[in-house]
Amino acid sequence: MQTRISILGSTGSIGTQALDIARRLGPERVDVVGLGAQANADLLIEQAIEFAPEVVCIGEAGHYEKVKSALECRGISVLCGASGFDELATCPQADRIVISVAGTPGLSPTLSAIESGKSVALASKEVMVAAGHLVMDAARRKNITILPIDSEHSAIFQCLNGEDKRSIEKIYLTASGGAFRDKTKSELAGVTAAQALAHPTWKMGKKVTIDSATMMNKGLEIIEAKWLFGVGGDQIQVVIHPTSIVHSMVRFCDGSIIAQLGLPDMRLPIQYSLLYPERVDAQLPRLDLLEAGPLVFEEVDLDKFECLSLAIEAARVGGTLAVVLNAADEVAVRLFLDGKIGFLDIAKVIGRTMENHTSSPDPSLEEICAVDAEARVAALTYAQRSI
Ligand code: MN3
Repeated sequence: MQTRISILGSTGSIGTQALDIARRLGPERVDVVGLGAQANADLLIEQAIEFAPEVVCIGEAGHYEKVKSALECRGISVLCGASGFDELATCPQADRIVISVAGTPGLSPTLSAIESGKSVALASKEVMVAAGHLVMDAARRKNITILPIDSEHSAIFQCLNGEDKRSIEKIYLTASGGAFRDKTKSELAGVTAAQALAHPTWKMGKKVTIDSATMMNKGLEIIEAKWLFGVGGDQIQVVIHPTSIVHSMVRFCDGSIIAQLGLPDMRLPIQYSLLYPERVDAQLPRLDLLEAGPLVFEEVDLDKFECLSLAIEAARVGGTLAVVLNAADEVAVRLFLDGKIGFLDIAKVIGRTMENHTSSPDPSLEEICAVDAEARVAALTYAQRSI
């Protein structure tokens, strides 16, 4: 079977790995018909020349002329900006849309893709965190499957193949523990962005690597799992699993636990989402169980990782509080990467922003965008006050 895909966010970590899978399998299996990137015009042009899609989109208007002059002569249509991403998400040639743009800009194209009847391979967890109820409602209405790319959620999705979701008793979300698993809280106060960016097992983008070090990543994943699998936040337990071999587990109502295992290589969940329900051999490296070492699971220290506590709170309250959590986190991580605030200040900034927000349930897309923008301003204000 052939899947015709459009990748929104093709120059990022997930996007380039998705193209690696397309390259390995060839156009008879994965045909790339659309590509979109926010700002990396040079790589977008290079990708478009290699994969010859029908249409590309560049987010930043300043790069439009450059991309257009490089690609239009090759018969490739060139779009621009947020409306261009929406068009790319609904282009008639594609039957599956990969959403791997950073953060909430993925929201509108995700909903557009579902409304136009396309299946969605979703890497941007922020989309589910901010608008999981809207995405799942639309998917149900259109009878569309959301195929998670996040490795834990891909694992859970695979564990649930052929199972009734109502029989889920508990989801074990595994966490590597990030770069600072063994540091004490007082040691965490002085860590730098460079130290936080050295992730022990996964190779990922900067934002998610910092989120992994604060464990906010796992918190966002709790909210993502809550929506994707229709469970309560209290049914999801985070367990530290330093080697990232077990990608997550489901315990069913009879007490049986099913786990999915593999090497920590994002290409495997990406490939699964591109080809689902098929499995094929893309010559990816194999996990050797005899070399994997002992599978260790440990309890997470919520006092040390305050971001995770904040996310658990947002998962419990729901509504716009999750939007605020996500927006404030993006601002705080940016400030930390720029050396403007300390590592422990990330949780402080997010906590303050959440405290000053009154959550409203089931927000519309407009409300989500408004709350998101307000929370960014508020987070920046709190951060500047504490510097
Ligand atoms: Mn993950």
